[in-house]
Order: sequence, then C-alpha cells, then structure tokens
Amino acid sequence: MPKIYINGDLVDESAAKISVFDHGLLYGDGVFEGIRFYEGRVFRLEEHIDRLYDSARAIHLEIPLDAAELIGAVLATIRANELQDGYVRLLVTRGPGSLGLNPFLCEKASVIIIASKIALYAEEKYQAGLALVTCSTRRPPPGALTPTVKSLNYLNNVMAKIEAITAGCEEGVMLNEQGYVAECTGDNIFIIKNGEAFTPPVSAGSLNGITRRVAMDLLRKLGHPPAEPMLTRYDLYTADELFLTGTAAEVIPVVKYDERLIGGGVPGKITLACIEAYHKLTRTTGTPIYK
Ligand code: PXG
Repeated sequence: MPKIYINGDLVDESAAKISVFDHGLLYGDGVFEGIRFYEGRVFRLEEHIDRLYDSARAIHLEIPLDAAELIGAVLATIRANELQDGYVRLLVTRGPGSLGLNPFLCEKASVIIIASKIALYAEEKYQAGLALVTCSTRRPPPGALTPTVKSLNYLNNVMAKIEAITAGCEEGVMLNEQGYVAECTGDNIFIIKNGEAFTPPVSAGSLNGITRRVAMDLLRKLGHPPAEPMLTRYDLYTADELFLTGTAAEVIPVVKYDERLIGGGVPGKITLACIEAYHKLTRTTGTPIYK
C-alpha cells in the first residue's frame, strides 16, 4: 500500500485524508510542485523547493517547515515507498478553516507529499512528436494571480486542456491577453528557427519552469543560446523545430500545430540532441535518496 506524507505522518493511502474545510479544497488556496526522481536521485530538488517557498510567499502562506525539513520529508516519503524512479507531488494547502474566504482564520497550512509514478505522454510520442492546437482560454494577466505562482488554482489550464483534447491534440498553446504565446497547459514552449533557439519570456504569462531553465542551459551548451522575445503564433507556425519542456513531459517534440506541419512533420535535430542531453543529465545528477 502506498504511503502518503500528511503533516509529519506517513500513512497508508486509504488513511490519507484531509478536512473538507481545508481551503486547498474549498478555494484552491495553496501551492504545489511536481518533482521527478531517476535512478535513486531527485532531479533539481532544491530548485523545486525554492520555487515552492516563492509561490507560498507570493500568496502570503507560511509553510510550517523549513527548507531542510521539507527536503527531508520528500526524501523520507520516497524511501517509505521504496521507489527508485517516479514523481513527487508536493502540496501545501492553506489548511482547515471556516467556510469564509478569510485565510487568516485557517490555523495551519497542511503539507502533503505523494510519491508515485507518472507517464504523461506515450513513449512513441518522444520519437514521433505531439500535435498542438491554440486554446481560446487565455493565461491570466499579471494583475490577476500571476501564472508565476504554481498555485492549486489550475482551472484556466484545465479549461485549455479540455479544448486541446477535444480537438484531438495532446497539448494546447495558451496565449496571453495581448495574443502572444505564453506556454502550454502544463509545459513551456521552445522553437528553433535557422539554428537559433527562442522561448517566450516568463513575463509573457508562463510558469518559470525548472525544465525550461535546464533546456536553456543545454541549448547554450549545444551552441544555440536561447533568446526570450515575445513570440506570436506566426513564429511557431514558421519554426523549423518546436518542443515542450516540463518535469513530467521532460523534453518532447511537437510536429504539428493548428494543423500546420512543423519541420515537415518530424522532430528536428536540435530537439533530439536536447532530449538526449536531458536524459543523460537526469540519470547522472540529483540529490541521492538512499545514502
Ligand atoms: N507550465 C505550467 C503551467 C506547468 O504547470 C510547467 C510549465 C513546466 O514546469 P517545470 O518546472 O515542471 O519544468 C508546468 C508544470 C500535467 C502537469 O499533468 C503539469 C505540471 C504540473 C502538474 C501536472 O500536465 N506542470
């Protein structure tokens, strides 16, 4: 039986329960991280933990553990499930409160850690590539809750994902209020044009993806230092290569966008080099789980 971490205890999945008064459930009031581990090592753990604390600070939420304790809890949860490869979902909710919005009436934030497996896209898609469509649901403007906060409010993304799936695509491109490309529903976007790499700036309305940062480093090492201009759908339609990055998706090629073939319908060379370099990095670096 899988073991789930809830507020300091590791309990059986069937006993892992939170209050119906938890504001994470009532209002989507909380923050989260999705973290991968490979061959007994957690990939980019500190960066995920840093981003979680930043998300929490932005929504005025106090995480009841310090970073070292939280890292210890993540590792202990993976160990309790005896996993070598998998995915961690780390959530901090506002905690149980009243039926009103007021978060200051919630006593203490709840920390939940699930260590499990994830396979977002079929294995053959990493060779064949994905198809994307533009979603009509926009990324919220920075004056609303900024998409930089990895919050439990994912309904914009869920609405867009519904559009993508009902259009027969695996992922959807989300634009910002001005119509510039921001990101996909759960992944960041990169394009290659004439050997040059581009990705939308975080200020376009995207999450500051950790895989995005890794891909930018890898592109630099591969001799294609990425620029971060505002991008339009035109830039994507006319790209030589297109790929997505995300913790769960890793680096995955896109070969069709709004029914236009990208790169003649096959993944490009730079994309494939990035996938290989990413694969190698995930298998050779990271925080050891079992000392
Ligand atoms: N953009 C958004 C909106 C995300 O939610 C990423 C980009 C990639 O960020 P990282 O740091 O992982 O490189 C994410 C993360 C899913 C799913 O089921 C995706 C995420 C989180 C939880 C579930 O597709 N994405």
